[in-house]
Amino acid sequence: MRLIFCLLVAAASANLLADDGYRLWLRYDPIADTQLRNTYARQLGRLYVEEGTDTTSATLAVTLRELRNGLQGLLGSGMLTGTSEDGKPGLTLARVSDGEVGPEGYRLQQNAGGLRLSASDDAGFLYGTFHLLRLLQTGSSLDGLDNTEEPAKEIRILNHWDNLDGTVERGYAGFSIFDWHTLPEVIDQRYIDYARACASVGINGSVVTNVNANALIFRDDYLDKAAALADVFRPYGIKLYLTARFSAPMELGGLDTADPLDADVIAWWKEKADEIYKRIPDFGGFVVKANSEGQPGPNEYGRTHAQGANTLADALAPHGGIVMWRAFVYGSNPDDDRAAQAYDEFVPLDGQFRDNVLVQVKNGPIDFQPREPFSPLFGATPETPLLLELQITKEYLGQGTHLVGLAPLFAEVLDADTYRGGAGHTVASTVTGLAGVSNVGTDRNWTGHPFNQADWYAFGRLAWEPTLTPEAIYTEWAAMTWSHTAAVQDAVTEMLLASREICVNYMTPLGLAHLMATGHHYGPGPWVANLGRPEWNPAYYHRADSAGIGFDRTATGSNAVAQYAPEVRDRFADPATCPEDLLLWFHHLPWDYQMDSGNTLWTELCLKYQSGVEGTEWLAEKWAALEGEVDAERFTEVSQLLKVQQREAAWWRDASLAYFRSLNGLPLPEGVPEPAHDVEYYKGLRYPYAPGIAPQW
Ligand code: GCW
Repeated sequence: MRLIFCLLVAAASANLLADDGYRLWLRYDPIADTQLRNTYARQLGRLYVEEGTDTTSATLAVTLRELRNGLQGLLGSGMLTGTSEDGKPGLTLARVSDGEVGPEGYRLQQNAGGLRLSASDDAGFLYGTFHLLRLLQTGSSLDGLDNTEEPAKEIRILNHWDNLDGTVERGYAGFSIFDWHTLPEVIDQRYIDYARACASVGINGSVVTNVNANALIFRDDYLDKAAALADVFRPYGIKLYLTARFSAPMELGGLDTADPLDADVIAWWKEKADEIYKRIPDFGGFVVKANSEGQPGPNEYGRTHAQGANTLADALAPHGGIVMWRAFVYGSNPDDDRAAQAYDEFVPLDGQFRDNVLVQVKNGPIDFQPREPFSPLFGATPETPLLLELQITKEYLGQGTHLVGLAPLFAEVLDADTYRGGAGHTVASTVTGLAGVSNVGTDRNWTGHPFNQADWYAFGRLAWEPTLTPEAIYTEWAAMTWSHTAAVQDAVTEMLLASREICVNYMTPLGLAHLMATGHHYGPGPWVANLGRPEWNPAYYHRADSAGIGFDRTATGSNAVAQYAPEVRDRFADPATCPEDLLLWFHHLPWDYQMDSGNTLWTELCLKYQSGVEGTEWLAEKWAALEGEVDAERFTEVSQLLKVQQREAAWWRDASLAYFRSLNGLPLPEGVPEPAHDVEYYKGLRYPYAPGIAPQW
């Protein structure tokens, strides 16, 4: 009896082969449930192509390759090419009119024991195939299936902050996957697998260079390299975009100005666009960071952002290209609240941009903090289409080492009601597309922390369908990435869903923001008050002193709250109705302010930090229970990283509370331990070699 049991255990764990995470969620390991596997094999054993359906394009070639590989892996059996005489069930590909299924969309329908995949364009077949494979990977029944999907958003794009020297700004997974040195000849398999992964979640654009831009990308040889990448991406439905350095006409073109209204500058951009399109006929366009953090821009010539954007837009327009002009700028008035600057700069320009310009707005008014209210710009520029910019790389949320799932953060902003034009105008409904700052690098598993893959996945899924719930997304991801076992899927989903709030609590609870240390933005630095511009300093954001804490953004303070629609403004402006998790974002309150819980603000703040730390202990316990249920390689990696997270959550709590206590002199409430060190110790910590640090502007 005992012997048999041991053998069974050995057999079970032998199935959990070591996994280095390279395959992401596209693992295609055999489906363990034989009955299910046989059912799928019966339903998909043949491939039929309806008359008039052309399958000769490059996109159909990669689609069919993916399908065959996927089925071979999942079912252990290939697919036969069927003929109409077979009469056996199978998958039928059918091209239909775009009146039936819209651009990039598809319909998956059960048909005589098999399935019919219809689409009006190549991309539709590609996305439909990934959907079908996902159904198999998640063990979903195909019976009665009739699902039509069309992307909710036209632009679903990754922004890589990758530099031409191979480093990645705010990248925590090694170096850039794009090797500019060996392009265009060397096509790394990673480029192809990157495109597959993007396509599998519906991403249809990639900006391969950093917004802190380098004009060199426009030199002939670099354009050839970019064209080679575009060739790899094209079959996967992905357009290539580049960042445009505003001063490129000077740096590369030898002009003595980059004034957007100068005739030579205008001609330079036109010629450059023509050269790009000669090499990359479906080139997507430019992303521009101008007049921000040392990047050149039109303001230097007394021109507006609209004038700057329009010159580039005019150069691209004849070719169908677009300009994505970032709203992450600094206002000319340093006394203006940082949270108000993007709105103040861009709302007055509404109506002045060319039709092929979109303004790209970060989710919050400041800068990718663990929690921010949505940016008041959403819905406030009726004549200017906007893109929502999300940061997939976790600059401010634990980077490559903390387990923090971003889907709840993404969904929170997408679902936020702007009340622009009445109730129900969510951020998602006001934007034309989503841009996500990529977290991909040369690490074997692409993203550093194995769980960071979920953020890439969630971004793509939400860009395709913003109403998907984080729970649904994580359940899919867990099934595809970790295990077919419900217990593992539930645990992974639960951990991911809870983790963002845990992180908020140990870093910046109750609406605090931007308390990270200088440069690397990794650990705590709430005491920092010596940086060049006032709004680069944590002390500027929390405004704590012996009496209280928080930034008054109501009428008695900066009044940034007035930038929201009246319904939103009024809710945020009153501490009694302001959501507690944004309280100190909008209000400066005394330490003894009474919270809903009955605790004082100080007690509540301390308990939040403590609950964040306890949350990391809970994460570790949940994970420990999965030992033997997931492969040992990734199990160990995650276990070790969770230890880092626990240690660092305690560091955040201790350093923050030691500092705030040094201002208010209040005792810590019961249940919150004494900080391990005094505040001077934390102030003295330095991390000059933390990954992903931005170059000095
Ligand atoms: O969050 C800040 C980062 C910079 C980044 C900038 C931006 C690319 O610290 O590294 O620069 O935002 O979004 O432009």
